[in-house]
Formats: sequence, C-alpha cells, structure tokens
Amino acid sequence: MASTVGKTITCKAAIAWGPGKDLSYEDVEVLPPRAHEVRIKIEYTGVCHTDAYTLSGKDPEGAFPVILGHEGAGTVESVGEGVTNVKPGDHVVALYTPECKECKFCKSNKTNLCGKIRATQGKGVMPDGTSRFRARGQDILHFMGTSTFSQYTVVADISVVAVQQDAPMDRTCLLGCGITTGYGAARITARVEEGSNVAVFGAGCVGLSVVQGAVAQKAGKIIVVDVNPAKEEWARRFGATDFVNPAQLPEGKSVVDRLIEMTDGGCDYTFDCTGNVSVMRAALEACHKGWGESIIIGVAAAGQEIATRPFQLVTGRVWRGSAFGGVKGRSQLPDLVTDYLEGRLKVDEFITHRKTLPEINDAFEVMKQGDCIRAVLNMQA
Ligand code: NAD
Ligand code: AHE
Ligand code: ZN
Repeated sequence: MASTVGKTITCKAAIAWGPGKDLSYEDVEVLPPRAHEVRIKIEYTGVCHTDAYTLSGKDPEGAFPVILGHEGAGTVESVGEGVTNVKPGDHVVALYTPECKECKFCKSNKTNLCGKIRATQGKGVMPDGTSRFRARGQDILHFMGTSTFSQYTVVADISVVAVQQDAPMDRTCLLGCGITTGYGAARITARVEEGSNVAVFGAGCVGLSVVQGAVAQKAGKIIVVDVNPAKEEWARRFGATDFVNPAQLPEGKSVVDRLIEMTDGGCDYTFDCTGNVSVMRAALEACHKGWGESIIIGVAAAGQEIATRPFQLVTGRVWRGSAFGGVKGRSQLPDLVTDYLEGRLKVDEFITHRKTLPEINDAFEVMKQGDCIRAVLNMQA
C-alpha cells in the first residue's frame, strides 16, 4: 500500500453537526500532523457519557461541527517534526488529560491536570489554533484533544502514550477514560486506606472502577448506592460488600441516614459517579464528621451547582474532585496496562456491547440503557 505519510487521508468518521442530532457517518479528510503532533489510526474506542453530554448541547465548552470521542486506542501512522515520545507503529492510547512534564501542573505531584494546551483543547483546535479535520468543504472541530470517533485522528504529542504492543486495543481503549478515572480516584485522588469504609454512588463504568480501586486499597465496607436494582449484582461482582437502593428505603429514611447507620457515624470516603448534584450533596453529607472525604467524579449538566450547609465542611468533611482519576497519563498509564496484562486490573468485564463505527448511534442508545456498562466500537470494521 502506498505510504500515507505527509498526505491528507480520507477516511470515515462520525461527525456531530449540531447538538441533539444523530452522528453522521461520512468521509472526513485528516490532514498530516504538524510539529509536535501525531496522527493515529484508531482501532477501538469506547463510548463515554461525556460524549453524549457534549452531543446533547449541555457542555458549556461544546461547539459544532465536531468529532467527539475520547476513549481511543490505535497505532501511530505518522508523526510531525520534533516528536520523540512515540514513533510510527507504536500502539497508543489517546489522553484527554495530556502530560507535558514541563508546566507548573505537571511538575506538581498534587495534580494530573496539565496546563500546556488546555486553552486550545477547550476551543476544539490543535495547539496552533487550527483544525486537522475537514468535511463537506469546512473545518471540523476536535474534542478533548482526542476525537477518537474518526478512523484517523491527529493529537498533540503530549496527548498520547505508547503502551505494550501485546495489549489488546479493544481493552486498552477503556483505559483512556472510564476505568482509569474510577480506579485512580480511589487509589490516587482519595488514597483510600486499608479498612476504611467507602460509599460509591452510581455503579456504571466509573463507579465499578472506584469499587475495583477500593478493593485494591483493601477498604473495609464498600457500599454501592444505585437506583437501578440490577446494579447490585454488578457491584458485588467487582467487590462491593453492600448495596443500597435509595428508591427502596423505608419511608422517611434517607440514603444519608442509612449510610451513617451502616458505618457507625459516616463513611471515610464517598464518590459521586452519577453527575447528579443532589447525589453529590448526599455523598458529602454521608461522610464521617471530622475526616470524611467526598470525591466528585460525575459531570453535572451546564448551569447546575452544588450546595450544602457550610457547617458540613466546618465540622471536618472534605469536598474534592477528580479528573481522569488523578492519573498522569504518560507516566502512569503503561503501569495500568501492565496491571491489566498481569491480571490485577479488570477490564474485559466492563465490555457489555460491541459495535462498529457505522453503528455508533446505536451505541449511544444502548449506553443510556441500564444494562450497558461500556460499548466498544471497532473503528475499522
Ligand atoms: P453510567 O451512566 O454508566 O453510570 C451512572 C450510574 O449512576 C448508573 O448505574 C445509574 O443507575 C446510577 N444513578 C443515576 N442516578 C442515580 C441516583 N440518583 N442515585 C444513585 N445512582 C444513580 O455513567 P459512567 O460512565 O459510569 O460515568 C459516570 C459519570 O462520570 C458521568 O457523569 C460521566 O460524565 C462522568 N465521568 C467523569 C470523568 C472525570 O474524569 N471526572 C471521567 C469519566 C466519566
Ligand atoms: N467541558 C465541561 C466539563 C467536562 C468535564 O468535566 N470533563 C472532565 C472529563 S469527563 C471524561 O469523561 C475533565 O477531566 N475535565 C477537566 C478538564 O480540564 O477538562 C465544562 O463544564 O466546561
Ligand atoms: Zn469519559
């Protein structure tokens, strides 16, 4: 096959032309990578709720037309000038939380947020302010610095990490968001201690990954809270010790009361994995007085705000947040792939649905149903 290096590639992508519209499967032109950029042939991508959230038009940063997708794995097709961290043929995972290793954030051991390209990433363009995608004669925006719903994508070199060649890409794609986010939130953001009591609100891919992280940290009680009764079996399979359905509590008893009762005064750590601001409040208020920490992971819709009585914080409860599980992608993601390959990290178990790129709108539909943990798209089929 003739080399594509340095040339524009025409391939298929799912383009979001406007909020609330179905994605359109069509040709896209993918320009060659410029300096410090990498063009990736995407093999597999997971569909995350954040993609649906932006498609719905509720993301204040959302702009159209755009190629969504941020849970992708593939092979490096070509690199621009000055790229040293990956080379053509490498198997990679795209990183929506980049790691430049040079900025104030990257040099801090307190955060995984990198500041280098955040402004342009939020605007849907490459760091030089332009797009590498064209369709129907117009520029198409990038999303989260990754745009994995295209057979080829271009990302900044700091937004990609090479991983073990023998790791299956239909699994490593899920380490690009959901699994890493929950697992890291328990292990890196919260640093759950041995024997501590944990409550996880929402047992989707993120919440079940928090459970997995809490098990790795040898937590005591791991209580999953979900309004979907079918999630009890899922929660226990991942290591939850207890399950609470807020919709099935006796009249007058709140989920906060129930958790406080089950943990002799409140949880040491709670996690919101729902994106619902009322749940976020309950998660904070279910924490133990004096030291309980609540970590917000869920993405709330635009305009939503969190509230509680300040007394909750005055009396020692801590409210925190976590993006991508506090994981510094280039430094730490290969270790998670090793954990997966060596049987310490569950990944296969999260895949409930498999689809191809032309079926992407079906994948968005199944994601909204209670029996889907993750749908993985085969991008080249
Ligand atoms: P999901 O929809 O698969 O899971 C959410 C779960 O919450 C479901 O099981 C649902 O039944 C349950 N739920 C809904 N309302 C509830 C309520 N009132 N009380 C208890 N349970 C309730 O979603 P997911 O893929 O696991 O993602 C969870 C959230 O995390 C989303 O908001 C997503 O956008 C966000 N997210 C954030 C990051 C980050 O880096 N911060 C990364 C990935 C995803
Ligand atoms: N763009 C939204 C916020 C969306 C958001 O919170 N994104 C999470 C990742 S969700 C992955 O599924 C995140 O990491 N945010 C940190 C960042 O720098 O984007 C808004 O409200 O503007
Ligand atoms: Zn995501």
